Amino acid sequence: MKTVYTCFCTDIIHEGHLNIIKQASKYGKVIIGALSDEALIRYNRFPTVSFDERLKLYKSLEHVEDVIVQKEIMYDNVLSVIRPDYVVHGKNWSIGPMKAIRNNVIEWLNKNGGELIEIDYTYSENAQKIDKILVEKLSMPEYRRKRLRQLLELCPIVKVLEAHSGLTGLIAEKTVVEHEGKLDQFDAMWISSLCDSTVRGKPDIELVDMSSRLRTIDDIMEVTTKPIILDGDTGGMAEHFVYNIRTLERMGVSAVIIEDKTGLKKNSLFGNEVKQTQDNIENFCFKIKAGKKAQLTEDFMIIARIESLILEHGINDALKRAYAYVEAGADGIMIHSRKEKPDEIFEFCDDFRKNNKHTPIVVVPTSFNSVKEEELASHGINIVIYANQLIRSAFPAMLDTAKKILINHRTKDIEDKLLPIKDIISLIDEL
Ligand code: SPV
Ligand code: MG
Repeated sequence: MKTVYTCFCTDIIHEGHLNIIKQASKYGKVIIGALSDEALIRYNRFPTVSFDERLKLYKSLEHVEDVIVQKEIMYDNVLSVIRPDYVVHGKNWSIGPMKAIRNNVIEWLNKNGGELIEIDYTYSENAQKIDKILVEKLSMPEYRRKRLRQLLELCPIVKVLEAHSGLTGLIAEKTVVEHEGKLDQFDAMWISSLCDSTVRGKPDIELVDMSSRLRTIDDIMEVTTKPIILDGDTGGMAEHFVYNIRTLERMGVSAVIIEDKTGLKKNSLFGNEVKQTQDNIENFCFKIKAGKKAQLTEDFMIIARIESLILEHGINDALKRAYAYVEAGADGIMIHSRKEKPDEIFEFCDDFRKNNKHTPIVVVPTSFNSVKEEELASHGINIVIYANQLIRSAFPAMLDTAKKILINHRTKDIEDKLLPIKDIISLIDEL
């Protein structure tokens, strides 16, 4: 009997999937590969059920002979083990980044023998409805809030992109790329105080109040499902911070990062060029403890950001603070630096990891921007935040457009640099 292989990563089976299995069974015994969580989150939406539940679901289906684990997005390794006579897939993978997966399968089949059967993917109204329900479910506070902790378990390094509006949220949510045979997307979003202030034409000095920050978060949440980390600046007074923790938790935010500064906060990238005061350990620990006490769920994270390197107080001061903040209950440590080289960041991480293996470490490599994620992860860093690059790329583009219109007295000359109107329309989903 011939074998037929197909790979699934869906949480819910609709008639489109059942049709694929039925068609596949006509060619031989059907083996389903259940794509691992680690692999599927690199290009698909986050699963709403556990991997074991997915396995059980696929096993229960009619015509399915066996279900195995497919660990990687690309099929070649699993195909070399199973050596099927046929690979079956819906025709929907011929466009977009998924094309790379298709190419990988075709290449393997050409080399090793076997045939690719592509089946019309029936995406009926009912299937679309199910899909929408899943997306809605992922965006609900109880699902979204815990996702950062889930990602920390799954990813070698969690990749976070700054978002400051519904539109930038959509970019963080939907951008998937294929590069050198790998698919990738961002895992979470960062609501930067710098960018949230800049889009309002305001300085980054805790001037934009919490109500406005929450409005930004809400705009983003309305159109996305990915988890959110809020830049909470200094956290304000401990007596206010506790109320904000409750609000953020209730909204479904996954984490807040507060920095150990006091008085008028200025952006860290100014360093000692402006007057900035670091809070003392005792006060800051009090704030962390108060926040942790106010928190109602296990999901939410309070991450303590250490400004010792920014203010040139040295690595020992940073380490002393890190241990104290963890002791006070911090769920993670962000260590910041404005040096172009990552040496002091790596020294801090290597030292911290000697005594603390598990507390997540967060970095914002705006200045030390030549380091790649893999190297960050090799020093025990768990979360990387690209904190301001979207707005920094948008600003020069907008300025250039404004200038060119003034110069040319028309817009024809810049049309090729502009997003076609039809692309904007397709970016934004309608209910
Ligand atoms: C932000 O994005 O607002 C941050 C990171 O706090 S930094 O600007 O590097 O201080
Ligand atoms: Mg900030």
